[in-house]
Amino acid sequence: ALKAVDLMKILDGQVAIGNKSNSKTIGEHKFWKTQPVPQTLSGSSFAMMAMEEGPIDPIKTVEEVRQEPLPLPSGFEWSLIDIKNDVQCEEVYSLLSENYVEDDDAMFRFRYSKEFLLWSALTFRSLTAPGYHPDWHIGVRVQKTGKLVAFISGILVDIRVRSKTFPSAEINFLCVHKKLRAKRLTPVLIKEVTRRVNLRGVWQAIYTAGIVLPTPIGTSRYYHRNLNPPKLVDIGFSSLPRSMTIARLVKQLAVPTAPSLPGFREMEKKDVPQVAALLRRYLARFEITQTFETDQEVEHWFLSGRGKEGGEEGSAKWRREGQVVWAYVVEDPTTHVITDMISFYSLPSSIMKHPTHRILNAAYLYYYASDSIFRPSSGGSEAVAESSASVGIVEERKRRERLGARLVQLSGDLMVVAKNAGFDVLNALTLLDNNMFLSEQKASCQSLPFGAGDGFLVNYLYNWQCAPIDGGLKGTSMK
Ligand code: MYA
Repeated sequence: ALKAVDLMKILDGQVAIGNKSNSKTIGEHKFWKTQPVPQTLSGSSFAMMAMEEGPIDPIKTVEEVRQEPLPLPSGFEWSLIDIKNDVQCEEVYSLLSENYVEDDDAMFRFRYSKEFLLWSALTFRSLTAPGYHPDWHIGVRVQKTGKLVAFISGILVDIRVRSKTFPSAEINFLCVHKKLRAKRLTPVLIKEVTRRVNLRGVWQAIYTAGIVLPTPIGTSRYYHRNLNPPKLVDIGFSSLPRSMTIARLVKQLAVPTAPSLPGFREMEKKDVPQVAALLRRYLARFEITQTFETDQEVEHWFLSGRGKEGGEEGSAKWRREGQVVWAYVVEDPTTHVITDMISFYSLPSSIMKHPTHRILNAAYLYYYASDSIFRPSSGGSEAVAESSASVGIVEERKRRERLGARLVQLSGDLMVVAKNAGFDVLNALTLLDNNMFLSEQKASCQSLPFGAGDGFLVNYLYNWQCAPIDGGLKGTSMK
């Protein structure tokens, strides 16, 4: 993630996120100034660092929560959405396809697939099977016509912030139809989802946005690995550097045809326990993360939603129809131990201003883990140490160097997979250990040039006082 100091600049309005600079003072956020979020947006942001972390609101009981839905403006009604119902899923898909997040220049708009919505609708309660809370999938319809015009959703995840782990709603897919914007419907949607989350005894939430609100806990920048230069240049996603031809760019950005790491293969069901253990151990190194308490969660997030088999595997355009997640492992050829895992998810965007190209096929780097950070650098038995405090500075530096080199290989192989599956671009945020292989400086000495984009993603916690996170934020993973 960006360094804390960069976050402070964003908070204080010195750095703009896209073309939306942080122009509102806290008092001008009519809604957000009433909410249990850290309220130090400007000037005294450093004060947040000294505060004790924990809930902001006094502890409540479910009985104290308002029982009736919030009132809506006349002519509108609440409608719980069963995302497993094909017709209702289609309605959400259409609303989002036409009204969800766009870039600042209105050239691209996220086009989450129905399979993605279904995959990301599941909720997990620690140590029990995956569940589903339809009451956290909230729509607003026009009373007369039944047309779906707004949506907000939550799923239950366990979040660890530094040493404290708590159940939390991950809020996503907030959307108001373009014709109903600036009518203060958003505060009603947020209060209604809060009420329904509270009714299930959950008091915290985690969410991301492309804008600055009170008050960020972290900010990440988007990076992009161009896998299809002619198309990306044609649609205006990337520009052709001066004194560069398309042919040269294609050559420069060529990706090998097959992965290079011995034992690199698609993750299978039998890998779940090993992958889960590796992922938990790897994520324990970061200040905030989803905890993946159960193996079922790991199976769901990395193996479900693979879609139907289609096309010829290995062919240039091979891709399973409707596949959402792509997860790979490295199995040590001699010991058969899973030493690494890496994954991405598919999130296409509509191309809004091009005569022929309609869809940008984007892959987003998702979770990964590698045991290279845990193995001692030379001789000796495996240290039990998980943190730099207990392994010594020199040893820690050596391990980080090895991890960096490994991540270059792993992300390189993932690029091959994404390219072979017909994706146009592999996107990644400055999260986890991504800075080890994303930054342009590092890219210049390898053949994997990711370029910094102009998009940022800002991370928030609701009802949790929290000092800014410096590095490794990976809470909401589905944007
Ligand atoms: S982020 C994705 C958000 N969606 C989009 O960007 C899609 C395209 N845009 C739209 O659909 C609309 O422009 C939206 C705003 C719906 C975004 N998060 O109704 P309004 C505040 C939070 O007149 P509109 C995602 O899905 C704004 O500052 N607040 O505005 C995560 C102002 O308040 P204040 C936002 O433009 C969502 C008020 O709304 C956002 O018509 C997490 C104006 O309302 C935003 N992205 O519609 C939600 N944008 O005056 C929070 C604007 O105070 C969850 N606003 O500045 C909190 C936890 C809840 C659960 C708690 C459980 C314990």
